[in-house]
Amino acid sequence: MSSDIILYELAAADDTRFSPFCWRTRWGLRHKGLAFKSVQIGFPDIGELGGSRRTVPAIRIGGTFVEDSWDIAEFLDERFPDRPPLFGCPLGKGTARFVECFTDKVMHPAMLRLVSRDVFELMNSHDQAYFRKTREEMLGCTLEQAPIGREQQVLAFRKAIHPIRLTLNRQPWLGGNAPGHADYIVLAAFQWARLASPFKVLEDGDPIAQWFRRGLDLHEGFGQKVHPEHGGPGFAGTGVWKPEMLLRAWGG
Ligand SMILES: N[C@@H](CCC(=O)N[C@@H](CS)C(=O)NCC(=O)O)C(=O)O
Repeated sequence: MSSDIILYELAAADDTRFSPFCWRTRWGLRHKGLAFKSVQIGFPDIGELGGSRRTVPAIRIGGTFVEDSWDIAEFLDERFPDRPPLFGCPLGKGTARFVECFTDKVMHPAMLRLVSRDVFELMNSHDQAYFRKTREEMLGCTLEQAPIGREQQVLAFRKAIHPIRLTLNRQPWLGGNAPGHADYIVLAAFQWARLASPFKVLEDGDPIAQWFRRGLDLHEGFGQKVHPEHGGPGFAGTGVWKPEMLLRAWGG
């Protein structure tokens, strides 16, 4: 079963998997001990996967196609109840939802400003034009203007995420004593910055940086394995999405 899982995700020109939302699912799959096949899809082509959301990550397991990292995490807990839980209990899931909203609406926009120019540089030319257009609309400025003054902007960012620091001063993981989906959501945001940019969003001594390093070490250092061949034990190979895979994406 596990080697039948396909994860559709973005990739840089050198094949590095850098997408923050896709890393939520990458870590979620490894947390469950599930190997997967990583299939690259370009930004402009995501709609052709046929899903309703037009975003990645999306996974296919057997005949089932699931999009959205949150829905995928829920699906994995439901489909594989005997494996380590990503949410744990309804209250844990509710709290993780807050972490998701905080990350999507506070962390990601601030980080996009800090690293978007660098993200652009690592993309292949097929993705670059789409990324420039959509992200400049989001930013309200050009990719070149976005990082101007980032040495100052990062100070405000580090302050805005102080609640995460306070939490990690009291417990080892955002999920409590063990990592769960809430951890992967935030780890994935820092993974995006780490892989896409040389800019230091965290200071080395920051408790958040220490937690991030522990996160990279989870599941046999899975966070260090950033290329498609690292789908896990039993991994089925790599690929680039092609239109003829559409039927298969829907279980045909
Ligand atoms: N809520 C979605 C958001 C996913 C998302 O926005 N993914 C980005 C890639 S990192 C995407 O697919 N963007 C499509 C686009 O910009 O057109 C999730 O959690 O999976």
